[in-house]
Amino acid sequence: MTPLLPILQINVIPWVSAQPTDAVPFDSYHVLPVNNILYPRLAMPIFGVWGEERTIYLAPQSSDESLDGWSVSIYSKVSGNSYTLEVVNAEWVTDNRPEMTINRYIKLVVKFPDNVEKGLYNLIVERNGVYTEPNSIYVFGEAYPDKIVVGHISDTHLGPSGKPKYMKEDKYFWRAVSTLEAIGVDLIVVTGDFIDGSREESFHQQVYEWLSSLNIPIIPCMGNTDYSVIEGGKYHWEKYLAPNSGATRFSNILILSINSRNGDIPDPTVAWVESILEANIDADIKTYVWHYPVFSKDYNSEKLINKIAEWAEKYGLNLVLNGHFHTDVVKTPPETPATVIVTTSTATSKLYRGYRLVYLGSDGGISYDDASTNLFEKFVEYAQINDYSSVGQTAVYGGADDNFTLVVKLKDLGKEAVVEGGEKLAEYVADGRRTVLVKPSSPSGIIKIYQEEDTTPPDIKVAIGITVNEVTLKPIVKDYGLGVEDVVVYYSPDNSSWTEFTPKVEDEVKMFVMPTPEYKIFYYKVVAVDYAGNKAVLYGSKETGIEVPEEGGEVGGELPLPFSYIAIAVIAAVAIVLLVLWRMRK
Ligand SMILES: [Ca+2]
Repeated sequence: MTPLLPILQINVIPWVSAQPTDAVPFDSYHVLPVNNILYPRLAMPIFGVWGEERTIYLAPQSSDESLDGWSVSIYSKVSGNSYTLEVVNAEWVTDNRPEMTINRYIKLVVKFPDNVEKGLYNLIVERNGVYTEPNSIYVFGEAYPDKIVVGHISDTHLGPSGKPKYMKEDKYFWRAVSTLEAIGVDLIVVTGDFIDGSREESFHQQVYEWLSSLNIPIIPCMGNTDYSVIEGGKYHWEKYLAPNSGATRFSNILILSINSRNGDIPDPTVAWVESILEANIDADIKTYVWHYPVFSKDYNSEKLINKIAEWAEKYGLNLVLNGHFHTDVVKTPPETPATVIVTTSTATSKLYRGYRLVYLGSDGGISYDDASTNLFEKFVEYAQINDYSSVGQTAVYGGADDNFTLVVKLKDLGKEAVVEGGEKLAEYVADGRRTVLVKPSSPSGIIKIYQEEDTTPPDIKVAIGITVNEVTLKPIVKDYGLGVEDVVVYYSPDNSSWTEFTPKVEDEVKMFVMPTPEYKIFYYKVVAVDYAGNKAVLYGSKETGIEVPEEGGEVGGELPLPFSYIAIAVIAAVAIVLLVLWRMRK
């Protein structure tokens, strides 16, 4: 049996005991998180340096309801390195806060060893069971830098692929995070409307996988579209990503990420926020991450606006990061109680799709880029999702400076990566993953990274929808190797004379929608080319339901009823039957 050490800790440097001790760093949970770890989380990580102690919270399975025998380690998916964290203390916590459905859990105080390489780690807590929370620990190394660089993005509106809107929004989220990885920020903050109201658990699971592949810690807050999922009775955010509201403390910085609901904050959350502010009163920079711009009475309750002023006055809250407006706004004291930074969206924007860098100084200074950077000016975008699922990759980039370093994440084939168009700075291999750091050789261009020659043409699938008015064609093109460079679609009335389908292009995303031509059968041909020049062609056809007169003849019969009329007729018939049955019950 491991003897328990006394709880009393005496620390001479203020930030050594930076983790809130009296206040748990999360608001009430309504469901058990997917890995049983309540804190830290994938989207509410812990930050630290060598020798610091941090507290983790775990609701173990019944076979692990013990304070003895716990071991804690961290694992880097880039280097494959693991480090053991000393367990300094273990105790049970009883938590009867309103709405809290997990009333008893274990609190483990752990200490970072003195040899951890700088980077983002998975947390692994083991006893009989193994509990792993991905990307939830960030170690700066021996000491904190003079400035923590925050990449502030907002209103990403992620959604399931398939809908053209989400093809765009997901693409620009990836462009933003890939760019922030290349810039090398310390942390990404997303000020709400992270997920566009999807109540599908599978989509939150998808986002969990995406975030697990990032190389930078991320803290999103819940905006109205995220909260709408809770209004629909689903707590997927808590299950897969983070507590609805949480806090993290490191160096002289406190970050609170708060569920913005519909602009109001309930009393139990106010009490929890105040307990965190009180416990971290010594932090120079106290940051409130919230979706709605806190100076706007149109979107926030009077209570929330008053609380911001009170917290600034009483606890020194001095930085607020907001979104929702899809444009840039900055307001500073005395106009607002704290510095308020609203950053443009990565989704469809009133300004442009962009990101903003905010700098948090070890001297307590807060500075920021005056305007967001346009995602069409300084950016990198990969031809395939950069999450260790592809064996090769093509990067299209612009605005690169000397510090711009691509973090390319390949599925390992056991072969050293070849880089065309850039300089390979480093290469790491760990458990099936190959991470390649690449410095571009010019300010803008294309870089190809591969382990073997790409000789495989793209794979094409097509989803096609035809109404009497419109043809919608969705090519789903995947590539093994360097990724898809271009897709061209043609159509034909006879499968031999082809006309190019002119796509509607919005923010570089092609949508193939056109008025339905008067063809009995709509023939189509999709041509896809990958970045190695391999070409694939797919032919297909679909009946339009339109009767076309034979040459010299007449239209045979009337046009069939459009589907929507048939659907309305069926719904009406069912409604009449239900109404009759309902009347008969009386
Ligand atoms: Ca290929």
